[in-house]
Amino acid sequence: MQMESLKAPVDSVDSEGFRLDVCAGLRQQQRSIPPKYFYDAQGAALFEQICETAEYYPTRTETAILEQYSVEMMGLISQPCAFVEFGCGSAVKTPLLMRHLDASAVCVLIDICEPQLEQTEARLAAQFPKIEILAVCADYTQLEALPLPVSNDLRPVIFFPGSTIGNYTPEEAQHLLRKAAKLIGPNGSMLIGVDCKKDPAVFNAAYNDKSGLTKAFNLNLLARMKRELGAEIEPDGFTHYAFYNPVAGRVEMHLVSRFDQIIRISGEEFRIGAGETIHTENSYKYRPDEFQKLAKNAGWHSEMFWTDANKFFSIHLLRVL
Ligand code: AVI
Repeated sequence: MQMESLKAPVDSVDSEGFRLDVCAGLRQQQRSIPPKYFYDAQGAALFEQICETAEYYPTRTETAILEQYSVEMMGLISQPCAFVEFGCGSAVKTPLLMRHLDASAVCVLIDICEPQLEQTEARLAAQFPKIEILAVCADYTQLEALPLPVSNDLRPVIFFPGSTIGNYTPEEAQHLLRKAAKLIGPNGSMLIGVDCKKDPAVFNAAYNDKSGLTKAFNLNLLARMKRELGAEIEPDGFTHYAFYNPVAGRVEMHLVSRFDQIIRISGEEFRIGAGETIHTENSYKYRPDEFQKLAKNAGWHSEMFWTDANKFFSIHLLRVL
């Protein structure tokens, strides 16, 4: 077995990129900060804790679908394959599929949070000593080429779980899927987790958990701005606000200013009025047929999808058209 760690050649997340994105977002009329900045070490740890809450059903439900159908899913994937996980995080669900990989498979883990990526790589390497694992510290949306050591004999399959696709607008999601199709080529496939439309009460509970972890996750963005950018922000200046918007088909997360205040970053001032919001995340929800249509427009055929008894969550097997 050979293990290797790669640093992103193009776009690892750096402080300057963070500063530019935050300042650009705060200058907009509807202020916003890209949700990818949630995931520093603290944010990634908070997200893992959110996944354990009673209210946040997606992780539990997707895991149950994988447990039930992983044999069927991997039976439809040509082996040996290059198993590429986008935004692997702690890769808790990955072993459910990895256990069905041929020994000649290569597993490529891609994530922007380096400390977590290293831990994940070490854990999976210990669990699957016969499979070659390659850790790539990168933003998967910026990849121009698939980082594979050897490629031609391996059929690439992207594993993109967690309904992360929902954190992009439908247009962005389509763009990302089109790019992914180009990245892996005509023999490629993808297993992708997609959260489904359902009773808004389920969403409102999931994004406002009683233990306050989602609130802490949202507010950590401001704490990160202070830590990494030296941003001056009033203590207790913002509250967490999350709700399902059924017209747009998405959960929105905002930071609401509790009073008139000024945020200062690198000499630039942002005057934020009481009640004004910084939009921090969208989490789009799709009926299976809606997602199939989106995938088709991005150059993929949805060959099959699996869901749970409540139809809360879906996992689609896509093939490049
Ligand atoms: C990572 N992503 C799919 C999560 C979601 O549900 O949109 C992030 C999250 N935000 C609040 N809770 C969880």
